This record gives sequence, structure tokens and C-alpha cells, in this order.
Amino acid sequence: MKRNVLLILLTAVGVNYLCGQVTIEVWPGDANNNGQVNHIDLLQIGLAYNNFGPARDQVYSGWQAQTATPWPLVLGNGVNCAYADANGDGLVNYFYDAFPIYVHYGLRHGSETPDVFPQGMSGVDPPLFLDESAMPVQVHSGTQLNLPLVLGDADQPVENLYGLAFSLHLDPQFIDINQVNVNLGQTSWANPDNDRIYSSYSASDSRLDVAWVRTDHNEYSGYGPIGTVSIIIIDDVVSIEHEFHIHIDSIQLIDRFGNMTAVAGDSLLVTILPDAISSGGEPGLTRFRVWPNPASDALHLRAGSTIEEVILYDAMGKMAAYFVPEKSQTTWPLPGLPPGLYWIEARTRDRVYKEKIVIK
Ligand SMILES: [Ca+2]
Ligand SMILES: [Ca+2]
Repeated sequence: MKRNVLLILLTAVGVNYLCGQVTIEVWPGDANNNGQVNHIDLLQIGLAYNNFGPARDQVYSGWQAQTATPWPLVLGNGVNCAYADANGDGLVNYFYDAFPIYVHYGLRHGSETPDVFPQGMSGVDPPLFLDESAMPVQVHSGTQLNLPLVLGDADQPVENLYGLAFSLHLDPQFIDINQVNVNLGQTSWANPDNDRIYSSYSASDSRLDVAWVRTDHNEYSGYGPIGTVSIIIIDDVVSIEHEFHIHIDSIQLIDRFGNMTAVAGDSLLVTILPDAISSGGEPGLTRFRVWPNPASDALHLRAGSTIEEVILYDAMGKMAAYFVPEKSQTTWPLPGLPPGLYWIEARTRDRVYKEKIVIK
């Protein structure tokens, strides 16, 4: 009778007790086991990084519960490290455990415990904002904005930074979210030693979820730029002035134990000026297209003019493949590449296009 009560209790908290052995259910990608896969799970991978425990006997790549033995280490936020081991090999690292976050992004299981985003106050808490001073004097259709992403300032510096997640909201009328490049790989006060992983996920056509986290269990304090957000205004002919905002909200900043600090979000106004003289081009004709996405063995490419070279970078910015099409439309038979997230960079005579691609 006592055992039955124990079984019911343990099942209720997501732990099973079978044949004398405690087991848990790992859903690949839901690293913090809150019932939903999203960018916050990348923070959990950073918290659990390089920890190890029992490997799983059977590993499935699909979205289903996988029975696992709990690991000895439970993190400061109360989550067992085994949940971060998406591929079940007994070690938490980037290449095999972060990719399931992409594949299963947004999926849910069981009852969800929503992720927490402490609301920060401007002037009281450290800010997170795009540096408006880097905005070009004039913004037109086709203009590329390279905006430094700044965390903290001299009045409100950040203490004990280990990981950061936030959402970027953009207007799909003016921005193609698949062409937004968030680069958080640069050396900075938060990343003096390139010991970080980061990712951005298109949650919808107007929302990009971004996560950045260290992996060495060391925290940093300070303030200033931590990366760059590159945005291209859609290359359609614009005949009247438009305005739109880029918002940053839903921020979660953690220390190396997973404790949170409130951060104040921000909103940046962008004004698109009318094109002086229409070139007579068809709207959208000059945009770069790449398909299918996800891809497996080949990519089709098309641009408004001759594509001089194409480079594939892996998610950490390392070159993975190179191709010289010298045509405006072509098919690129891909070399064998590990499944994962890549950036494709295509260069024409006067433009550089960048877009996210998943190779499966
Ligand atoms: Ca989760
Ligand atoms: Ca693993």
C-alpha cells in the first residue's frame, strides 16, 4: 500500500518508480522540462554544459517521451541535468543537444509550466537595447541596418551574467524575418574568450526568439555591446514614408545557477523614406530566394542578378561549404553535412544576402 502511494506521488511530479529504479521522461529539446520547447531551453543547456550521467538505452529522434535514469546533478534551478541530454549519449553539449530545440521548437507535452520573464523597469534595471546611433542617416527599401545590441549601461550595469534570452518583434510588412541575422558571437565584456553558444529562432513572421549562454560556468559583470542585429528593409519600391518599431521584450537574464535578474526592454523607431526615383523594377524581383528549407541534399538559389559566390556557415560561424554559381538561378548539390542550423551567405555584384537554413 505504501509503495502504491509512493508510485502515485512520484508519477505526479514526473518521476516514475519501476522495478526498483527511479526513471524520468526526457522530451528531446525540452531541456528545462517545463512542457514546452523554446529558446529558454538553450539557457538550460548552458547551465548543464559538459555535465555527464547515465546514457539512455534507447534513443529516438522523434518527439516522444524517452525513459531515462536521473543524473546525479540537479541544477540550482531544480532541474535534473538529464533533461538537457537530448540525444541521450550521457553528455550535455551543443552539437547534439541543441539541434532538437530547433526541430521541436514550440512543441508541448504534458502540463506546461510557463517560462518566467521578470519585468524590468527603465532607469532602475539594466537595459537591453539596439544602439540607435548606428542607424544610417537615411533608411530606404533595401537598406541594411547593422545595429549593436547593448546590455546594461554605466548607471545600470549587469552583475553575474551567464545567459540571456529575449524576443525581437519586427514588422513583417518591412522585414523578412528569415533575413534577420543576430550575431552574438563577437568578443565582448560578456564573452572575452569565445566561450558561448547562441541561437535565434523564428517563432512567427514577426517574432525572433534569441538565446545566448556561456558554457564554462563562469559569470561576467559589466555593460556595453554584446552583439549585432542585422536587418534588411524589404527591397520593394516604397513610394510614401513608413514608420515601424523594433521591440525587445520577454527577457530572461540568468547567473550560473539559473537565478534571474530583471532587465528593461526597449523599442526602436525606424523611418523608411520613399525611394527618390523608382527604377521601374518589379517589387520583390531583387530579393534572394533559397529553397527548400529544411534541405537535405541540394539547395535551389535565385537572385535578381548573377550570384558570384555562396558560402554556408555552421551555427557557430565556421565555414562549412562554398560554391561559385555565376548564374542568377542555380541548384547547389550539397556535400554531406552534419544535420543542424546553417547560415547561407550569397553574394551578387552589389549585395550580400544572408539567410538561415536547416540541413536535416
Ligand atoms: Ca522548455
Ligand atoms: Ca548529449
